[in-house]
Amino acid sequence: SDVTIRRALLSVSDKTGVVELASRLHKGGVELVSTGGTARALRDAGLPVRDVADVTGFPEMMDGRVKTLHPLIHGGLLAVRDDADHAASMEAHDIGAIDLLVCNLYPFEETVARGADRAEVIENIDIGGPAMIRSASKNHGYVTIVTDPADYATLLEELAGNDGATTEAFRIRMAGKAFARTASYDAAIANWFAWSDAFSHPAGPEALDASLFPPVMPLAFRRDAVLRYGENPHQQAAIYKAQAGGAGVPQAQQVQGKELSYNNFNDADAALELVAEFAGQDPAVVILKHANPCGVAQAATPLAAWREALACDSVSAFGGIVALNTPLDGATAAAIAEIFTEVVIAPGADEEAREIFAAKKNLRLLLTENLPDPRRPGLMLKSIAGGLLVQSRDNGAVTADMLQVVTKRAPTERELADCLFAWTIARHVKSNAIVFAKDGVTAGIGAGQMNRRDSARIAAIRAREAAETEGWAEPRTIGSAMASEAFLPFADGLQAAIDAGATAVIQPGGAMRDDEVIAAADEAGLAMVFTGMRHFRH
Ligand code: 93A
Repeated sequence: SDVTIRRALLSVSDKTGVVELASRLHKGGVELVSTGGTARALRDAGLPVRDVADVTGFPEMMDGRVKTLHPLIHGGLLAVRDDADHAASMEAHDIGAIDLLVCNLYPFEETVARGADRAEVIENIDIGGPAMIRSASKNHGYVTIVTDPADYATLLEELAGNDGATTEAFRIRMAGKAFARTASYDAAIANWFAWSDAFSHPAGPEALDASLFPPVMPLAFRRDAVLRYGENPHQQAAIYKAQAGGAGVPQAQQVQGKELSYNNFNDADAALELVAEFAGQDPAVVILKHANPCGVAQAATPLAAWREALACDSVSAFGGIVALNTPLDGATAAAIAEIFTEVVIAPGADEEAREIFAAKKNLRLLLTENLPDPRRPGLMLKSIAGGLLVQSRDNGAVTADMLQVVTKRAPTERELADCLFAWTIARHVKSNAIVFAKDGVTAGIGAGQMNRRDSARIAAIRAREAAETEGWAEPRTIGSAMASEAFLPFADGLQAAIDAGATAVIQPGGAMRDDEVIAAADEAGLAMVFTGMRHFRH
């Protein structure tokens, strides 16, 4: 049933809109009670306000750690108004009912995000606020709770439409939101403890690996939007955003185009993660479909990189996701706009590029402030029936000095560069992954097959078809480097490289039959290097 608001307790760290809200409440005849800083803000605006300390008869103490933790406050929030026993207790102890609680919490997440020291982070763990929020929310039969300044206007509308009262439906909705807030707040705290514990461990990185995983998995993500549907139209979906920082697709600014779908988020993420490998290097373009790249190129200009990436597999590029490591210019935008593209994501776009895309109403343009750091730590989560598989991100990196030449012939400088380029891409291709590359351009990509030889064959077929489409004299696999994201178990995988005309191979090595594979490479005059690290991706 409806509950008239007679007395409100306001205690907010984020003071946005609180004066405006309080003055409207005051005009509606609501008595205002408040904690130190909030009371000051209201008083400065000329509003009459009673201090919590006056209500409790206790001063706010211990640096504010104890201010609202008092039976006169929690009694006023928790009492069941029409329970005779509760009413008697209110009477006996002079507990005044609190009908409305407006509360938001010490900025814990923001304090962590700006890199504050441990003592300051700890001081920003709010105790009294969540306690009050939980009291008010539990007692939503009688008490209204508002935790988000964005809801002040909704509250005022609710009061205006109900003669200064709130409906039960409104109180239930706000209580649910409030519990979601305290839950995510505690999750952020638990996450911080898990991480700070890991990093402060005296035994260093090895210990860190073990303590990465908290006994209970807290998720510090906030729902950003409910999506139209999931991977398929009969599935429901939503996007959650990391609460503290992050530089990914959820943080990117959508400049134009249709709403991002579930698959768009997934693919744009894969494209961005791949192009981020080339941060600070020559312009690179990734074209991606169904979470696998279908063309990647690095060139002197973004336009040239786009053309090369497209030529690799122009059939698959239709309806693709495009990611760039440099801001988008007009010429590149015009070329991209020539084919149907779902999403373009880049660290910026100039006026001309924006104008060109503006004519393509459906094309989603996302601008990122920063590219995500491919080597950042973090956790990867995958749900399985009845559980959750959790692992640290695949942030391992192979550098040129880690490579071991295993063939008689060492790769030339050019072959080595092609090997590393192909290797960088292969880790972003679903296993089994085979990538042929030459001169900073993918020549053919084979993804997601159940055996490596088939992935290699598919990559070679793509390369041959590209040659036909583009009118090249021969496929670009001739004289290319081939990367395999995990070891080649048999010589047949290597034979596929030879058949396609590759002259260099990069792979982790470590197979039972490495000797056979190396012998086959030597016989064909190929150069092969082992990375010692594999990059399964499923
Ligand atoms: O330090 S607390 O955990 N102890 C409390 O008793 C308490 N009561 C309210 N933090 C407490 N609060 C928080 O103070 C509220 O959640 C709010 O964020 C903040 C408002 O303080 P002020 O009005 O002094 O700015």
